[in-house]
Amino acid sequence: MTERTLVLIKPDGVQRGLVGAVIGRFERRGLHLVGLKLLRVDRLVAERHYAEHRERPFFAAVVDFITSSPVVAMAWEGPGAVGLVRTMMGATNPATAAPGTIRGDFGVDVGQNLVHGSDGVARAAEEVALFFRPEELVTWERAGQEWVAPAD
Ligand code: D4T
Repeated sequence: MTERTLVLIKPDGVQRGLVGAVIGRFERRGLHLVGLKLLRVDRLVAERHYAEHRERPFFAAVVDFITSSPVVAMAWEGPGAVGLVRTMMGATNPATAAPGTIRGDFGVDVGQNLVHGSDGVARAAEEVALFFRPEELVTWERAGQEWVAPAD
């Protein structure tokens, strides 16, 4: 089933010049890009994005971090895209993330774990709506997609 998910390249990934490397992994995997922008995350948006962590001791730190410098926000589609992206990102803490994953290849610290991916289909819809206006999402056919997966 085709799913849509939100991916953020966090401030550390942008500052370290890893935007192309991260996008390239999703492209090569065969996912379909339908939204892309560089932005500075507004504090209110950050607090909504991390609302589930409001009571956790790291809440202020993650809000400070995500608002500290620009991020790249993307919407990707594909069969099982939500879980597939999270598998490609690796464990939350890069110190224990498997090699071959984004966090396992590029990071060492949980506070600077490079990427975010939605953790469920319903949550993904909320997160895409938080970061993109409907007209910013583009419907298009990628050439050769039939060689990646059959259409739904
Ligand atoms: P995100 O939401 O960034 O994709 O990460 P995860 O889904 O993999 O992990 P999460 O929601 O549990 O954590 C959100 C964010 O908080 C940072 N964090 C997390 C932290 O700084 N210290 C911690 O102990 C934990 C658990 C990292 C990601």
